[in-house]
Amino acid sequence: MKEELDSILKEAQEVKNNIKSLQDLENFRIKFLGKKGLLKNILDKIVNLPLEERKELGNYFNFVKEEVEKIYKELREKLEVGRFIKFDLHHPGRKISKGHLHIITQSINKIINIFSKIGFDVELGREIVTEYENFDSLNIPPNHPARDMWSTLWIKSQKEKLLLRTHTSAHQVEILKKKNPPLKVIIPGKVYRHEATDARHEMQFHQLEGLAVGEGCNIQELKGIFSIFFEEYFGKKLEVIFRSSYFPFTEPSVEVDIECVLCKGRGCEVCKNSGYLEVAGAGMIHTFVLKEAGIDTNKYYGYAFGLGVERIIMLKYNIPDIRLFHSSDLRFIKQF
Ligand code: FA5
Repeated sequence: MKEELDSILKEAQEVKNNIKSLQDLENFRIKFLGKKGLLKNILDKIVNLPLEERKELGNYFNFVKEEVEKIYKELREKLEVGRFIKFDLHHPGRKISKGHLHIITQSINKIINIFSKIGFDVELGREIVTEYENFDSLNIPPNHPARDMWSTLWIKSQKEKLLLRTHTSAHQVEILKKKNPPLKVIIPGKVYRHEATDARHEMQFHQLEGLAVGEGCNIQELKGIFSIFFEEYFGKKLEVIFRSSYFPFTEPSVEVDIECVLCKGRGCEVCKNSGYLEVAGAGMIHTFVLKEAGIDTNKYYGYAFGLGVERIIMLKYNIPDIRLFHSSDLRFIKQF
């Protein structure tokens, strides 16, 4: 009888792989575990054996029965889970996590869109530029004290002195040479500075250079462009203030402040209680730069500006620290 039990277990293990449906499983149950099944059949014989033999075979019978039940249970679970997923229309779908553009890229696209609407073309530069492009062409010769305004990351190079552009102004002369006035161009791009970081300063950030040259270009038009841009970008009219400043490549030069979007000029932590925030440098293009690009300075005037992209994104979304942009913190990135 022990051999019979062994062959039942063996058969159950073998047919296991052929069970593909709940109907197959029910047949399996009836055959092995049913009231008239193989195991019941043996049990009927065991109960009639003398006590000693009954005890011994009874234990072995229980072992085989448990093994067959285990097979049955496993098969049922597998088939029922499969059936559940297949037919339960209310079962929640698996969420596919989709990537999206970083908030800086989204914002640059938005900014480009606004400037395009007011007649600016888009040009792109390179992150590695020459010393001439970043400085000399902008009226900043070697040893000029203004070079200290931009802490520079130099690149070891054999011939020409190369560097990571410290500002998008590095492309002014190149673009002015390429296009004939009247022209209106923006140049968005990443810039690098070797400086300590804090909540409002990064070593790597984005600027948007603006250049306009024409017969009637003047500083009022520049202010008007800023007013239109900020109203579009922030969705409300904001006061724009030109504060006198100095850049070797513009004359006059200004620092552009806007009314603090967060406290509406009343004064808060972000604007350090001044009610205003610096967002750009700007001015009328210096005749040195226009001449360097071969433009007739008796006929044409121009204005230029360099907007700090992260600064205005921070204002729009109330972001307290510029370092969050490159922190790789998904909780931050997924918000936008
Ligand atoms: C310039 O880089 C000039 N090239 C701007 C300019 C262009 C002036 C054309 C005249 C004509 P400045 O270093 O101030 O200027 O930088 C311009 C803007 O970039 C600042 O107003 C600020 O918004 C942003 N910015 C400057 N340094 C940082 C920094 N470390 N981190 C983040 N944003 C910065």
